[in-house]
Amino acid sequence: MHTEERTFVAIKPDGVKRGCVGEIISRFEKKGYKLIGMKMLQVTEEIAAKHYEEHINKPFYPNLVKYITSGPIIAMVFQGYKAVQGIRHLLGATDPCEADVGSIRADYAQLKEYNTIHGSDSVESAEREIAIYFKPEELCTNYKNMMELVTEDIDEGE
Ligand code: D4T
Repeated sequence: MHTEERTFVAIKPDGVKRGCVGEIISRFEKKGYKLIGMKMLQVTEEIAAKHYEEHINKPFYPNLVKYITSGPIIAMVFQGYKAVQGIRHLLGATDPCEADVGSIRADYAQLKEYNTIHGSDSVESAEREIAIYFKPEELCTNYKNMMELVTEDIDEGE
């Protein structure tokens, strides 16, 4: 049987300031991913250090923190089949110049340093990142959507 994954997505401060929130969320909803958690928050340097701990010693880290703390973000959790890979594909490559035409970063961003949106790169990263931004009780896990109704009887490989 197919099982759903959860993934963490954040619209970064430039996306919020430019009024792109609704348009970006609609792309994930159109694909059928379930929005199971959402909040607007100001990322602190402490939260940024947890989120981007793998980059702390990279030369671009100071600028990354300045950017992600420069205004509120929209933090979200989406759930769906192959949601981690599927949402990374909708986001496009880290560098918007290399992102597939029609992807969010290709459409909304110009530079990798200011690439408008974040999405987890693995199921393990997703669970780690979700725990940074959400308490378990802040996620709504008990509703069905259309995709679940149409796929619940399909076995993988059929
Ligand atoms: P995020 O984590 O923001 O979704 O981006 P990616 O998963 O696509 O890319 P990443 O972890 O390699 O980089 C995190 C973050 O750092 C910025 N960045 C990255 C940068 O400013 N300069 C760089 O050279 C790289 C590689 C962009 C995203």
